[in-house]
Amino acid sequence: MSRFYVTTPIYYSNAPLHLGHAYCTIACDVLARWHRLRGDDTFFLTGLDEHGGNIEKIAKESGITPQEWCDRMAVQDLEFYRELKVSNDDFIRTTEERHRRCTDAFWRAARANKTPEGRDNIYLGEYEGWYCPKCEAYFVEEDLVEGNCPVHEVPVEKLKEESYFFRLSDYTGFLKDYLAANPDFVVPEQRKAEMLGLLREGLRDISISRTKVRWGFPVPDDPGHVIYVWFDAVINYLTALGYPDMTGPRWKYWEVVHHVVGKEILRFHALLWPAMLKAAGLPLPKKVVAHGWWTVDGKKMGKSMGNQVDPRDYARKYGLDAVRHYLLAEVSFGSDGDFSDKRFIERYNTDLANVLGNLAHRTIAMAHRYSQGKIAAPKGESRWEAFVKAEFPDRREAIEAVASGLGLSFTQAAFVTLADVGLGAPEFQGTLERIWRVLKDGNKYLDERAPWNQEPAEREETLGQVLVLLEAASWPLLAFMPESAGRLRERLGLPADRRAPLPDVFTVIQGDPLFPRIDTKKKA
Ligand code: ME8
Repeated sequence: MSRFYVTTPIYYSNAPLHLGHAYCTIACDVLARWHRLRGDDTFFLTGLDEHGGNIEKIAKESGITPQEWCDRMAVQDLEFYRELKVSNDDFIRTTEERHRRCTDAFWRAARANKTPEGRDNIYLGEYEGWYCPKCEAYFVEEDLVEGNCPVHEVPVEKLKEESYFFRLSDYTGFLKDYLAANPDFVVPEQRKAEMLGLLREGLRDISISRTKVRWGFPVPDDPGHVIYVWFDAVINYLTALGYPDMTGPRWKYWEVVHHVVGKEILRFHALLWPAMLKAAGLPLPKKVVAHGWWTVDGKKMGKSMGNQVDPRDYARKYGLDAVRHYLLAEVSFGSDGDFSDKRFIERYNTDLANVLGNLAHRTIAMAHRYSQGKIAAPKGESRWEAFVKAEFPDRREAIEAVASGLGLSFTQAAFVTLADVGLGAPEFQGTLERIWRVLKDGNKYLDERAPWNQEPAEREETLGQVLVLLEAASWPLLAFMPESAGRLRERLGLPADRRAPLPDVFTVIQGDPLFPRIDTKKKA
C-alpha cells in the first residue's frame, strides 16, 4: 500500500486565522482526501506555532501568561478548523510536552554530529542583525525594503546577542547537489528558482537561540538560552510521528512527507530544514511545495495588515465547497492571486452553477421527467473515451494502465489519472481545469443531442452517457468538494464515498440544485 504524509505550516498563535491559512490548509486537505480515496495510508498534520517573542509580547500586553494566551487562541483556531471541516489526523501545538522532548532530542542529535565539512553543527557565537519581530527572523541589510521588513513592511530592529548558531553555510554544497539530483524536491519551478538563487549566493549560518526571549524551550544544557522559534517550529513535523522514537506506529510516514508552505517561508523548509535533518542524521522530506499569496487590492492579506478575509463568512453564505473550489481554481498554486467578491461570484456561477450544477440538475430532472428516474447505463465504452483521448493524448497509456489495474472503465480511469497526475505535482488549478473541460463537453453533448426531442431509446442513451460522466467526475471531486460531490453521488443513486461497480440501471434521485446560481442583480 502506498503512503502519504502531508503537512501545513504551523500557524502563529498571535492572531486569528484567515483565508490565507485556510488556503494552504484546504490544499493539503484536498491532497489528503485524494490519497485516502486512492486507498493510500495517509497522515495529515497541521497545528500551531506557539513560541517566540511575539507571543510573549502579545500575552504581556493582554495581562495573561503566554500559555494562557496560546490556550485561548487554540480554542479559536480549532473552531476555525471545525467549521472548515478540515480532515487532519493530528493537531500539534508546539507548547506540548511531546514537542519539548522531540526538540530536545533533535538539538542533541544535531549537536553531536558534524557538518559535511567536518565541523560542529552547532556553535556559540554572537549575532547582530536586523530583526523583524513579526517574522521572528533576522534579515541582512540587503533583504530590507526601504529599511523595513520585506514581508510585513514594518520597521526592523538592530539586535545583538550571544547566540547558538547552526552552521548552515556548510550545507550550501550539499543542498545544491541535493536539489540538482532531485528536481522535484522543491516545486513549483518558479519557487525553486528562488532557492537556487539563494544557494548561488551561499547560505549564512543561522542564529538558533535567544537570550532576550524567554518563551520557548531551553537550549539543552544551557538554559540561559531559549531555542529560536523557527528551529523548534520545523521540528513539529517529526514530533507528530513520535520522534525520537523511530519504532512507533507513525514513523513509517516520515519517508513520504510533503510540506506545503507559503512562498515567504520556503527558504526555512527547502534549505534550513533539510540541512537540519541532515545534521540530525535523518532522511530529507520527499517534497516541499510553495504556494503564492492571496492579496486584497494587490496587498498581501495578513494578520497585521487589517485586510483579512474570514473564509467562514463565504462558506456560510455560499457553501464551504464553493470556497474550496474558488481558492484552488482561481490561481495557479505558486502564484499570487487577488481575492475579490466579484471574482468569487463569477467563478461560482460559471464553474459550479452553469457547468457542474447545471449538467447534473438537468440530466437528473430529465431522467425523472421521461423515465421515472431509471436510466440504463450505456453498454460498452462511453462516448467520453474519444473526447479524452483527443484532449489528453499524452495521458492515454496511463489511463489504460489505471483502467486495467483498478478494474475501472476508461472514463473512470481518465478522471483518476487526471487527478493523480495533477495532484501529484501538485497543481490544483490545472487539475480542475482539465476536469471541467470534460464536464463542459458534457453540457455541449446534452445541448447537441437535445434529449427532450429524442425518441425514448436514444434519449435514455444520451442521459445514460451523462450519468456515466458525472459518476466518473464525482470521484476526484470528492477530494475537492467533499460534501457536494458526495451529494451528487447520492443523487446518482451511488454510495457517497465508496466506489461500487456501476449499476446496470441508474436510479437517480431528484433534489434542489447542488449550486444555485447567485443572482448578482438581486444582490446589487
Ligand atoms: O509563518 N496568502 O506562521 P504564519 C496565502 N509559524 N497564504 C497565506 C497568507 C496569504 N495572504 N497569509 C498566511 C508562520 N498564509 C510560521 C510557520 S512552519 C514550521 C512555521 C499561510 O501564521 C501560508 O501558508 O505567519 C503561510 O506560509 C502561512 O500561512 C504563514 O502562517
